[in-house]
Amino acid sequence: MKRLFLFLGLAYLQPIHCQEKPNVILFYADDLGYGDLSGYGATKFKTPNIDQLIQDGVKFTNAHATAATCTPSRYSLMTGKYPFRQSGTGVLSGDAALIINSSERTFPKIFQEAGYKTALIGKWHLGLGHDVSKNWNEAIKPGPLEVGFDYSFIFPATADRVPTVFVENHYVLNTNPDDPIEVSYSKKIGNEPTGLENPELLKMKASPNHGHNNTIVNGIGRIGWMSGGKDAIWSDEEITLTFSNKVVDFIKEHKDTPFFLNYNCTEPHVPRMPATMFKGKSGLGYRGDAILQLDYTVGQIITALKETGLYKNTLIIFSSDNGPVLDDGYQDGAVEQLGDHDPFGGLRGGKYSIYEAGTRVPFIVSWPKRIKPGQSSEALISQVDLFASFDYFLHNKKTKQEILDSEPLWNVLIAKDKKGREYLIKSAGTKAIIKGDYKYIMPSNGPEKNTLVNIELGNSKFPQLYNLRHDIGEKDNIAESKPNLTSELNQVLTKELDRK
Ligand code: NG6
Ligand code: CA
Repeated sequence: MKRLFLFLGLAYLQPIHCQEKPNVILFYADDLGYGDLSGYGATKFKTPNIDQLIQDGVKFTNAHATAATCTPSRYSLMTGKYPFRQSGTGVLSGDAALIINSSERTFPKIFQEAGYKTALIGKWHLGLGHDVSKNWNEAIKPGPLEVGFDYSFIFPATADRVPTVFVENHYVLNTNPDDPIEVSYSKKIGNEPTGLENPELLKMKASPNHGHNNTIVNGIGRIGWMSGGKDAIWSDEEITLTFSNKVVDFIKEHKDTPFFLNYNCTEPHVPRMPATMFKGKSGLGYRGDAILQLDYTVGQIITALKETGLYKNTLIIFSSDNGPVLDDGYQDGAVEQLGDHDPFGGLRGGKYSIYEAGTRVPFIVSWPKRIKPGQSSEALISQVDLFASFDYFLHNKKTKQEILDSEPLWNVLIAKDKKGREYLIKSAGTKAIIKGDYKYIMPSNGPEKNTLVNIELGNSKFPQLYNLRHDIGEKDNIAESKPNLTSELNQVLTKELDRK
């Protein structure tokens, strides 16, 4: 009898336990600003599908990327470490080698260890292969599969960098041995026209002095040169639909297994070239149109989750890798047609900047089955914390692990705890610390402004201290009037930078 009960008990417990494991989807937008969603205050257009996640979950207002550009922020997500712990984590070229060690425990591996199927779809930008001289016509490794994804469908770096191709698992899609792909970042190769020599062929002009004038693909000048691969190169207008279809396919194929799906959306990064149905839709130029396209795809994916009955037990995180920029190298109307829209959400700086607009980003968590809907949280949290938080949730690892910067903030993520970190570090050239209401920025000799993109970088020879509670726009530097606090924060920051 006892045995029977034990057997029944086990049989009963097992499936419940499986069901308890939520699917996890991380939407990671590219250069989407704190003010770029109607759920975060944008009024000139609406993002109803992303707003739906807020209504169904938690809107964080004090959440941060670790850096103000792509590669370093993504490095932190994957490794649980701040990007300054490793050299070579700045914006990578399109032919760069993988910067994550395959033997390292990574964010997706945490899910694999817990029996999840894992997938990466979208932008990668963490490098591929062992060096720059890889052969794009053969298997390319190591890459996403070697660092924890069971499936990947990506483009290698950014859409403005060659090679402008999709890579599925180890292979570029649609290669042709008679038309091999070659890539170079040092000199022109092949006979394709370039933006420099044939600007009349461009359908979207490059901004002066930015570059983006090497090989022309689909009427757009890119960074870097490539030749061959006629059947492999994409047209920009199809990228998002291709990715979102892959996302929906993956969800449908894995509806009976818990999965972790990382969808690295490409919007609104340059070159902004939305699908035809979105062109002109926002009235704010292609940047606004791209945000509407992003919102639409989130809606498509939510619909797929609902149709498969998975929505309630899927934990969705939506965030962005860094803040907004208007002219990032192409004359696409982002500046001229901006009107009254404020992508920066009232924050100072932008992409590339240590000021808040560079790294304070939208951050939404929803999980209808477990999280009370319609909440907001001021908890201080960094994207680097996803690593330890899920390690805690899936493997019961409760304490901060020595080598990591990631903190287990599971209860903060699901909004049971609204306090968050004691402090966090951000880097964008110089470094800053946020502790409580205060933010301290280390003195630096870097330029005050990136004049190409017209964004203040936050570099100053003098220490800067801001009270973010009263001065979220970082207008009033109070370092001189609060010398003790300034030096205390400098000490905490310096200690963190030196921690091995
Ligand atoms: C910069 C590019 C910019 C963008 C950025 C990467 C120039 C002048 N600018 O170097 O267009 O591609 O790199 O953006 O080349 S990120 O969001 O992927 O970090
Ligand atoms: Ca980015």
